[in-house]
Amino acid sequence: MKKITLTQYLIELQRNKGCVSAELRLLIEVVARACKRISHEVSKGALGGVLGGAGTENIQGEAQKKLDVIANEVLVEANEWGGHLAALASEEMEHPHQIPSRYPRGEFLLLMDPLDGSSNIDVNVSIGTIFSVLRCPEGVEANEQAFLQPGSAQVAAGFAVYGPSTVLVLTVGRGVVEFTLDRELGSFIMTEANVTLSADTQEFAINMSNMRNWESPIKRYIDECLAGKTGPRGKDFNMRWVASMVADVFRIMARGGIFMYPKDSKHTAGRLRLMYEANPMAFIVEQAGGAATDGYRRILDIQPVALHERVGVILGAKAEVERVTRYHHEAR
Ligand code: AFP
Repeated sequence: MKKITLTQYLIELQRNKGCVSAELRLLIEVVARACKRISHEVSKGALGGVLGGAGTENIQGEAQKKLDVIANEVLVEANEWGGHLAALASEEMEHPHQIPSRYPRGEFLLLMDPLDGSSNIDVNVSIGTIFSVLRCPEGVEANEQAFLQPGSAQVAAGFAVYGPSTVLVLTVGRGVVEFTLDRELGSFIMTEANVTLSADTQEFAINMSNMRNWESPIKRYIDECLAGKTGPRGKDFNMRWVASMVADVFRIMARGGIFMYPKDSKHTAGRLRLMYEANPMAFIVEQAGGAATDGYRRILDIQPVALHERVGVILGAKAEVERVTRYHHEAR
């Protein structure tokens, strides 16, 4: 099969469909190149002196790993000179990073979780990078307010998984495409031209240790899955939980499933961040034919009120997400 690179894919979108401008193409290529660099750092493991804690905390009050800080620095440095961004926001930075005055300012806002799955870094389990792209509203300062747009306003979203192979999953609103990093060429090569999610599944992903904290609709759904063939679902279910959203979502894109990190009595607003985890993943999942809600509302319809706000997340197989969401409405 002819090898189509990320660059060729983006140039053809720009030329044929016009849904990707030269600036957006540059943005995606710069982020992909930064992911290559992060993948390289991650792969060094204990030999690279990049494991363990950084001795600092992020805005969420969470201890930062060295790789959290490295990944954030790589992405900021890669993106600030290109002239494609008005500003960028990150899980690792309290306020948006303004583009230094020595560089031209562009039309896009980039949001990112530079290293998702930090708790897995030191145990050699897949981690990744998540990013989301918005347009900066005309004539406004690229401050926090400019970022507070619903997920439906995204122009692109993607995530990289640093696993046995490094993959990049991307949407610009024309379906979902998967690329795999060819380390010899240093290029992302298209390995799936049209990722689609089956509506049904027999595999769920949730952190079961939170069971005592769950709200009744989640308990109802999981109990029915656990009841298996003789229960109301009439089939057995399998469970997976990697605790790196990028890895769990990639698996769902590859073989189906439902992913849930609902709000509960411990995570009263949810655990995952709306702007740079839930929104990009929801955009990608919907583009692949799946669905994403917070139990009640479509994730992409949620009007954010704060850059780092959290949200409950139920995403994946459309019929399953609709079932869980229906259970929430019935429980009201
Ligand atoms: P970290 O980046 O702090 O490890 O959090 C990862 C994450 O945001 C998401 O990637 C996982 O799905 C979820 O948290 C795992 O949460 P638990 O550790 O509570 O299972």
